[in-house]
This record gives sequence, C-alpha cells and structure tokens, in this order.
Amino acid sequence: MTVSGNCHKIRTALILLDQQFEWIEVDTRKGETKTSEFLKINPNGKIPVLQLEDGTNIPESNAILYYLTRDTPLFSKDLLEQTRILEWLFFEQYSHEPFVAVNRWLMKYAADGRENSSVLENNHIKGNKAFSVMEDHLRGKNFFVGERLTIADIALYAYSHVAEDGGFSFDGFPNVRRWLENVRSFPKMISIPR
Ligand SMILES: N[C@@H](CCC(=O)N[C@@H](CS)C(=O)NCC(=O)O)C(=O)O
Repeated sequence: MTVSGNCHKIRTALILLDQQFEWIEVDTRKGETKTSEFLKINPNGKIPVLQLEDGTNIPESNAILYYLTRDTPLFSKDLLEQTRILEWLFFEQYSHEPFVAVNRWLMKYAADGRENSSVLENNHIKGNKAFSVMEDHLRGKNFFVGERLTIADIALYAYSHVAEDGGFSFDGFPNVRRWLENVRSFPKMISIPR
C-alpha cells in the first residue's frame, strides 16, 4: 500500500538499487490482507510481502530490507556495522513504529481514530521518547551507521518523514530534522505522497 511506511521502505530500497519490480497495491482498509488468498502469502495478514520469481514469499519489512541489500553498500560487510544496523532496525520495530506509525494511522486514516485520546497520548509520549533517542544519536552525524546511507536510515525515515501527520513535531529535535532533510535530498530518495 503506497501510504504505508513499512511498504515505503521496500519501494525505497528497490529504487535506490535500480531493481525492476512490480508493485501490487493491497489495501488494508478494505480487508485485503485478511482474505484466505492473502493469508496463504502471509499467515500474519500484513503487508509488505516480497514475492520472488520462484514463488517464495518474504514478509516483515526489515527482513525484506536485509534480503534486498545484504550485498550492497546499503548494508555492510563489517560485523560491528551489521550489528549496529540490526540494532536500529529492532529499535524501529519496537520503540518507534508502534507509536509513531500508529498515531499517524489513527489520526489520518482510521474512521474513529481520534476518539481514543488516552491511546494517542500514550503513543505520543513513547514516540517522542524514540525521537529523543534518535536526536542524541544523530548529534554530529548525518546517518545512523557508518556515515553513509544504510537500511537503518531507510527503515527509520519511513515513518519519521510523515510523523507530523500523527501529531508529532520536530521543533525540539533539530538533529532529527537535519537528518530527515539529509535523507530526503539523497539521490533517487522517494517520499510517501501526502
Ligand atoms: N512488522 C511488520 C508490520 C507490518 C504492518 O503492520 N503492516 C500493516 C500496514 S503498514 C498492515 O498490513 N496492517 C494490516 C493489519 O494489521 O491488519 C513489518 O515491518 O512489515
């Protein structure tokens, strides 16, 4: 789905790597990830899924990023850098996406999403905690790992660059704002249409 940050990660990596691909739009709002046909592709009922030509299906956006980039400069050959990249991918999935992405979903797409103010408030606090961790890490740095764009940046950019749709502000996070601008201006980088 084009507006999904998790799907945006995959489109970004494929474009940066100049890979040919077919994009099949699957709309979660219409229940298209819960049909028996889709559940055969991903029993967890979620997008994105990378489908290989031999019929193999790979779900989980950050696993797909690894699969696509493992032998390219968007990953790393160095064990410590690989580990740092994984560290930020796990951070993104546990401490960032569940709050930053979910508030965007609730505020922009869910029919009654603005009604549950205690969930929005809790997610806002935890999302800002994630941005403060990123802010400290990015002091004096242009990228998350190794001073070049890697899948750590691609994964964190996906929901950060549209976080304002979920009520987040970068006024208190100048390093995050600078990093966002830096990633946005990377050749061939794409943004989610707003
Ligand atoms: N951990 C998964 C999360 C995937 C995910 O939450 N996908 C959403 C769209 S962004 C989805 O398919 N939601 C439908 C549902 O949960 O019913 C990943 O990184 O790929």
